[in-house]
Amino acid sequence: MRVDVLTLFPSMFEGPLGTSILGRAQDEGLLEIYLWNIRDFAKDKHRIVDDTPYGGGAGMVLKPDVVVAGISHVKSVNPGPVIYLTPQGALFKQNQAKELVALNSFSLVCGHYEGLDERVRKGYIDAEISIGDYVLTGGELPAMVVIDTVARLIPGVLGQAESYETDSFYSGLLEHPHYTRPFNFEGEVVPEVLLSGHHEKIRHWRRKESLRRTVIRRPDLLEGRSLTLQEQKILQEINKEISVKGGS
Ligand code: 4FN
Repeated sequence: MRVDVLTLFPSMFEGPLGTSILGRAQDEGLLEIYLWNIRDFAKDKHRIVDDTPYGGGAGMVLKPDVVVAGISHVKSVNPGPVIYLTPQGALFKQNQAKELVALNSFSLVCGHYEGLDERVRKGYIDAEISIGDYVLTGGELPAMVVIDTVARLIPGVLGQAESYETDSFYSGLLEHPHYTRPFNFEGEVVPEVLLSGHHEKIRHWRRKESLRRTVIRRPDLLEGRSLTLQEQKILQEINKEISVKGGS
């Protein structure tokens, strides 16, 4: 998988992308990340990348000629789509990460100041992605979020121990609670089913707790996702428990 990134601050990427799983993925040639400094595409003496907005007001806009020079360059080395990280983009979800990994290459443009000139967006950007609704100083952290999400989907990037999502049953649900030793930690003990060695019971407990957490904390994750017959049965069990606890 090849990802080219246009950014004013390439050094921001070094730690997050060079560490742990993403570092190893690059060492093994499974992931190639090319960082391009937008400033290097400014050809004037002072290498100016921004200018004041037409119409006045605060803030600066990235100069279209400079950004387009950068985009033209990444298009010449990366055959995939050029994606702009912006709060105006479609919200980034796991399903979109699956689409991106299937492409095998794409480029990311990180905004700064007030972002891109509208004519660059219209003429040179293939897609726009947002990672969520908050105010940021730049598109670098969103770009790293996208890269991290996509990289772990590349076959071979995750080892056995890291790929908890092996059971397709869990896909789209929150995780069940996890425990490790000691058995008694500050007076709280591990649920006894996990010590039973009864693997079918353990699987059922985990599915149930996974569903319970999702229903309670993130019911929005269940909307637009059809429940398997087994999930429906487990949900019934949970509802019974709730009505017992609730009394009435
Ligand atoms: N952000 C909002 C409304 C207006 C502006 C912003 C904002 C960085 C260049 C964009 C932010 C959030 C998620 C990129 C936010 C993202 C960005 C992202 C981002 C500098 C201009 C800016 C209503 C969302 C709170 C600054 C809302 N995902 N402007 O943050 O790039 O990708």
